[in-house]
Amino acid sequence: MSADPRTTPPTIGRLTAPAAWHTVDLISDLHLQASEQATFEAWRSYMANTPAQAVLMLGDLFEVWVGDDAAVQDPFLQRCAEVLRQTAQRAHVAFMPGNRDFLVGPDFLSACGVQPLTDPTLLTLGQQRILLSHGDALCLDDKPYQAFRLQARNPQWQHAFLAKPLAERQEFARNLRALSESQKHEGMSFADADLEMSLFWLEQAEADQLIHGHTHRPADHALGSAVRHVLSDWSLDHAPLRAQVFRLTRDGDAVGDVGDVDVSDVRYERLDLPRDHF
Ligand SMILES: [Mn+2]
Repeated sequence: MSADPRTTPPTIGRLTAPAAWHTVDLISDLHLQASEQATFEAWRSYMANTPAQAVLMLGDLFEVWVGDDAAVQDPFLQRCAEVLRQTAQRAHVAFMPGNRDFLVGPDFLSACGVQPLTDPTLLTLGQQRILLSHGDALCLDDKPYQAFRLQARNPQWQHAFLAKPLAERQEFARNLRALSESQKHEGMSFADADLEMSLFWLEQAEADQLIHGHTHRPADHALGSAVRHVLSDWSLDHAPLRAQVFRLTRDGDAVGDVGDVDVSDVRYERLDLPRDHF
């Protein structure tokens, strides 16, 4: 595949919010790992207390994932699975893969009651059409990563990788992580979402909002006549402490008189943990 990603129409998943979804939370880039207990505890507490009817996790929930079989043997990942299961009993919980956890499998998700999301997915909430992505596919300037991504998202590559012994898969993940750490230390700046590709995706989805994570640079950017919202990463183990929930709230009465269109409006807010309460 050598097509120009800027002009290649993406396969867009669809998620239509039922009328009962008044509040939809978006989180990403928690990078959950056993060595970062404060971040895990914040996430656990948030998941137990959020009033949202839907929690959409847009990638890199986990720092690393080398196969569902490894998760079964990992006490920390089992605690994470339990949080997902508990939350999924009272809210809609969905997961989009990131660049760290793209190997999370359908078996793990279904065992937790979590819906898999395609990257990108068009969320329809009332009148709003919102395109959701992890964001890594849009960061075209990171050429070595894009080459890796092309390989690693190939089902045959994944099948071969998952067939390797666990120790070999863990070694591979350590090497990848070391590479990304060394790039950070060399001061290489992270690529940002490509403007042209972001606009192309929005046009393909007929959406006017793009929400993604991955870059760890939370902000709200104008993008032509559209808006690009970037989610925060989470860390309550390393300064600067940060953990943010991007909350969409549907205002107004979604059900009008017979024949009325849905005139509800959607607003958003950014809630910071642990300052804000959920
Ligand atoms: Mn990422």
